[in-house]
Amino acid sequence: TDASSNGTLVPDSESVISSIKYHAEFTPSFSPDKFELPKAFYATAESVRDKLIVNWNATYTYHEKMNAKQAYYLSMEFLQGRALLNAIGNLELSGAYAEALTKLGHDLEDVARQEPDAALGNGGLGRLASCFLDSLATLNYPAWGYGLRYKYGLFKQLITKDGQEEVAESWLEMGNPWEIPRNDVSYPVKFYGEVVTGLDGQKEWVGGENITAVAYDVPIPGYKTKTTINLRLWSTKVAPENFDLNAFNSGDHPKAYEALKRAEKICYILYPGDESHEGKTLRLKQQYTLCSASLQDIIARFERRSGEALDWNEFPEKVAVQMNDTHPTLCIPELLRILIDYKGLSWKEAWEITQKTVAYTNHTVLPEALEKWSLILLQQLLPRHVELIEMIDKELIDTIIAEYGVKDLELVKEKLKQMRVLDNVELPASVLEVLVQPEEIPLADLVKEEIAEEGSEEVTEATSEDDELKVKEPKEVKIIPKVTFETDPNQPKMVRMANLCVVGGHAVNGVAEIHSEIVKNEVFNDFYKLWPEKFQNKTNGVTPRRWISFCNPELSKIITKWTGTEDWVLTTEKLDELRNFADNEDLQSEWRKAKRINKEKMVSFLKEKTGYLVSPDAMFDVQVKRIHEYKRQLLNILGIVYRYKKMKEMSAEERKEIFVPRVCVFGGKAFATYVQAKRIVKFITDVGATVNHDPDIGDLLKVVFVPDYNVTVAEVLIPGSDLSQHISTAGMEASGTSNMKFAMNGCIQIGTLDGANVEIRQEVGEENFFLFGAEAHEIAGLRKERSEGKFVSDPRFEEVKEYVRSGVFGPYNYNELMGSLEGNEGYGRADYFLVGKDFPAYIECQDEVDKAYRDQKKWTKMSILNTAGSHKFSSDRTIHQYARDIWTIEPLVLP
Ligand code: DL6
Repeated sequence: TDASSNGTLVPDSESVISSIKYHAEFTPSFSPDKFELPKAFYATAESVRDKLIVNWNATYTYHEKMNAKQAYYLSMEFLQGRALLNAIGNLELSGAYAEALTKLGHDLEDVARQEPDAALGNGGLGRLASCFLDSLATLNYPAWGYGLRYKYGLFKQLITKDGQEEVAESWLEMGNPWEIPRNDVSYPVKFYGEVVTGLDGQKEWVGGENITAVAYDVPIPGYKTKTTINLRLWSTKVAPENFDLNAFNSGDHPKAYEALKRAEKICYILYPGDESHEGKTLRLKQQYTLCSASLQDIIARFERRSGEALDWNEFPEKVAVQMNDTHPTLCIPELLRILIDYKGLSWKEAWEITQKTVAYTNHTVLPEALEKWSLILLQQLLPRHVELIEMIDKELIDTIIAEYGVKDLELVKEKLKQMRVLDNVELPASVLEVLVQPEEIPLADLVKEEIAEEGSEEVTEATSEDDELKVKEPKEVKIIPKVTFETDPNQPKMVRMANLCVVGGHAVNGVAEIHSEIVKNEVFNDFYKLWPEKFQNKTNGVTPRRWISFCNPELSKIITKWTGTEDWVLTTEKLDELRNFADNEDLQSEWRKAKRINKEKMVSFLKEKTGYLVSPDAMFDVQVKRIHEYKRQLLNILGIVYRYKKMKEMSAEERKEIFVPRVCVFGGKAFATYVQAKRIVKFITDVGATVNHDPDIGDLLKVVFVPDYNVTVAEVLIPGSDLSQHISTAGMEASGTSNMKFAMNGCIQIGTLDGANVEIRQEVGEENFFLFGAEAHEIAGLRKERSEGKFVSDPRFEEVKEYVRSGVFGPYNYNELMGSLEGNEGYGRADYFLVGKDFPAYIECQDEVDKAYRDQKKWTKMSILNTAGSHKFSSDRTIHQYARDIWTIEPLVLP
């Protein structure tokens, strides 16, 4: 044994061997006599878990004793990826484990490859949550993550001749060695039922369906620290009293199982399709399970830690709850419910505590992604919560009226329409009374108005006898209020979760500077005007442990050598020192060698996954992310098609002279019901099938779609890339986080001024970033121009669409796809994402990329400067900012 940097004793390979052997012998799932894969993985993981548990217990005990304020990150998604190399890397045990496994006849990397990729998330939002956990532990913050333990994570993507196919991803099949089932930690969660009011006015939510949420704890180790925090994932099972034993005994097994299945179904699958009523109900049940179980747990901990000194006003001094997007919004009414109905607090007290405790991160400006729930569905499922949401809505209405007065009723009406939590729901009667009162008009004037309206001669004063008669005996006059607050009976009544988050939380943040500006000035502008102090920016970040140190050991060695220390893994500012050597030939040559090794790894990987053999001499040009129209994979592939067409029009010599050989790699999943995104996948694979087999083209151009993009795939592709594409329509990508990972790994970006690209470009230097495209402030005008038929398409764009339609890429009908890029209004979406507008600038920018790549010295310098300038994008920086500005928590270093 030896001493690690955090002072704990580090086991040598012999003690690691005995621990692995112990688990190999006592792991019941495998045959006892052989030590083969995948058994070697499970035994190794369990031996690592032992070490994690020691630190995890120590951390828990210390936090319990210190009773400091703790942050809780509630997220429906955690995209953890594989844990083994990360855990031993953070524990500084990689050497000992590699040696031990070699002695046991295995290679650490082969063993690590046995681990399923834990994909309890869709993309950036979930991966961000996982990076945050790593930083929280590393920086010794008292903090936990809360999520759901889905049986099936994000689907496995198969690429067939028809495009994408989805298969359930059963990551728990062989058991999860990292989790600790906590049968001692469970809470009841209720759905449906009704609210009854007791004689004392106390509300009680009774009846309904009861399930049990059980905790599964996943220890999250920090890097070079003993601190090991907890990710608590909830699984659901039937509450024992709901299992129908009588039905079972009388032979009605389906009936007996009903409740059981209903309960277990909640945690079956990440993001069930929510087009159907069933799907919506399930998704809402998931969200509520997360919120209810987590809050009961947080409150129980608060009560236990407070002991005799329990004071509910202290709650926000001890607890910070961060809602990762609107998915955990139900935290707000749930905390209110527990405080009011169970702890006996008044509405006012509970509301104040809730607002001080909860904060909200917005991750999207896409209107279709801002969650709204049907009020009726919510009322059925969570009747007590709806009462509380109505009270919040009423509070907000009062605030708006207090702020804007009742003089300018049109203004108030507009504000209420935009800001209310309840949408298309009548105003409470008491509010209507205040708002719709007409001005007092003397009766005589009213009669005169009537006469004037009837078209008789204009009467200004009641002088004639006739008129006096009318004044004395007025016809019935209908008093019409100045403003009406109609609701539309044909539209559903909805609850706007984002508005609820803004009202219920004390802080609202966007995830990159430009995004936070859009949040303030567009998405929540009315709220921003009301409460400017709530709004903040917290530019995202990624953990440099997983995303440089562990996934790119080749580059890491070089960084350590040239910065003179390993400290950059914790203090990424040190990366900046690489700037001093960006022109140094030795560094440049080492840098290129490292890239070459990573590219060779990528070549074997691509061969294994797609069958295509590509040349590592080519430029590796990569776009990996969810497939979405706003991310514009279509712009990329049409640029490739244009390049291919030009190549075909040239002689072999010409094309070699003009074009740099490229391997264009795509990866990403399309949401299962997103038809247009799936067409894009199909199109990319069809282009690949044609181009890759074209003997005229050879290694000059290859197009590869990597199936089943996930964290593990990213760990291979990012270090091996030369160029990465972040080309969303400006203003639409909240931040992006893979852009940060690529920059850290010395990949140069081609991108628009969107999300975190803007800050990356600032940090790495304008000359080290290929910028093109319309800017966010121009987008609305450009869309308007299109709808008015004023947009003039570039002939090169027309040419490329025509080429696609000519059938070069096979018999599939691309009319729908190309059609979406055309027209003004009505047909498709009239190029809503402005692919046609940005196309000329994009292909010209790609020519610049070719030119720069030909000059390898220049390119390497750009690459070094990207890594050097990426230091801001460590999630350690982001977490420090959340801790300071939103959660007000302090690091707590274990003694
Ligand atoms: O903040 C993490 C990540 C951003 O980097 C991406 O730009 C953004 O698209 C993503 N947002 C979502 C929103 N999902 N919903 N709802 O995933 O968040």
